Amino acid sequence: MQAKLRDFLSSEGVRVRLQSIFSKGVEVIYEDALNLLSLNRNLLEELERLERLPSEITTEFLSNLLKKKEKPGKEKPEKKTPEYIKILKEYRTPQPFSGEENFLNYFLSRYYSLARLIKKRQQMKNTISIIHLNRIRGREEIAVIGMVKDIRKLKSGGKVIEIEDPTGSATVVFAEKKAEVEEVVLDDVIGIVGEAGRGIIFGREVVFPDVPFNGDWPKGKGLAVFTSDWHIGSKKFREDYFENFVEWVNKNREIKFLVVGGDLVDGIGVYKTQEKELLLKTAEEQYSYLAELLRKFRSDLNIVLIPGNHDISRDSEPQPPIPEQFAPELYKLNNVVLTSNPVWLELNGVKVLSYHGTSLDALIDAIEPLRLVGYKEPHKAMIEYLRRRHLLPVYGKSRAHPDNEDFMVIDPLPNVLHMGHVHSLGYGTYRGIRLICSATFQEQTDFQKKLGHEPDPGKVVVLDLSNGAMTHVDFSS
Ligand code: D5M
Ligand code: FE
Ligand code: ZN
Repeated sequence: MQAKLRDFLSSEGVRVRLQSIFSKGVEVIYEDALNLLSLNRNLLEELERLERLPSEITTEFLSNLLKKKEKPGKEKPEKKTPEYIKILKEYRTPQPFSGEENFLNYFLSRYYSLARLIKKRQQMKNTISIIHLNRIRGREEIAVIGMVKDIRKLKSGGKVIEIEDPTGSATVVFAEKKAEVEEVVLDDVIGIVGEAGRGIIFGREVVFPDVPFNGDWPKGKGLAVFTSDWHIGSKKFREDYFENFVEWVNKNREIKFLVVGGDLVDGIGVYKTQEKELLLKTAEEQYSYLAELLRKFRSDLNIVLIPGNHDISRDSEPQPPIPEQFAPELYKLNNVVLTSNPVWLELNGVKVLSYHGTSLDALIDAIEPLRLVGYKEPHKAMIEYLRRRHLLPVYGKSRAHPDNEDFMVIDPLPNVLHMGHVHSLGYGTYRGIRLICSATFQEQTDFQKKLGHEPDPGKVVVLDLSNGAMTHVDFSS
């Protein structure tokens, strides 16, 4: 449990409120819901006021409550407040790493968080633990939830998937080729519906946690611009495109927010021959120049910065905010918020999950159909994160920090999922959630040329917070 949450729970006032809440038939308040409560004490009071409560308090329940609360009532006229950024969930204090135990806790947290989401699916109402498969005599229809430990191809085109839950492991056979089975990757937590018998499961269906369809759009206002991968300090940074961009933002007063999704600077020592590519050769110089560029924007623009794999946060994800010691100039800017990667934000009422997207490479590589489109149409790859409700799907190929709680689970659901990293532009919608992959202000590097990646330098995505409409603008001419 995080120290912040422990402090929250040990406060006398909070304990009294929680007792009163439990006395209304509540059986469980999930830890992520507690986190939300600790960030928003008004919610706790609101819960206490309500006469009827569900047996389980989830983050979804609380977000709905928040939504209702924020609808302006008759007695409360809409406040003429300036634009606001609320940080709903950010990663600040990394847990110390103390050995094997961390990995065990991390995987259990990942398993239970995703299993809870999978159990909400219609087909998965009656799941059993893997250990209970032993009891089955003959053949029986079953549903289990497991983490994928191994995938093997069969000559028939089918696949054998080994899954594991906290009670044991099981072999699932899909005798024939099936599209949904092709999409399963290592370390996925999935539901399996099938027939159990003779020590194996004959799989019929794979169930991802996924997201429910949501056609509602919150009452937002103003425009938000999404960008990333500026790579300041690189010789390939296109300052001329950037100047065009600044001029345009300063003229368009409807633009209230600028979200920059990581790789703010090119960094140092990120790859072997990087030094040759650098104009500014220390992190301090790079961040100081970034601050100078940010000062060119009008001061009423609200700017959010998260780190990426080129920034000077730690390598593994989640990444805490860029530390002040390397970027003192950034911390002096009143209109700039430095936060974690990933981060859950609210911009004038619209919930945004911003994640740099470092794991896009591993995901695009792991899912065969994505290899063709992943870099050209990155928003299509982003759908796969939402289906899995996880930002680091292939654990073995990522640099995940094994916290006791898995911060990379996509919960609560945002209205907007924003990523970058692949330097190409893409945007679309999945079940009501806006997907934005912002491009870059860096020209194609030699490395990308070798890989055949065509970046989109100078392009940004604009989102209308009042209705969710998206468009892009090109500053490269
Ligand atoms: O990533 C910029 C681009 O380089 C992006 O298109 C992904 C690609 N890239 C970076 N690292 C890798 C690995 N390890 N495999 C494949 N492709 C990669 P940036 O983070 O800006 O360097
Ligand atoms: Fe980048
Ligand atoms: Zn990157």
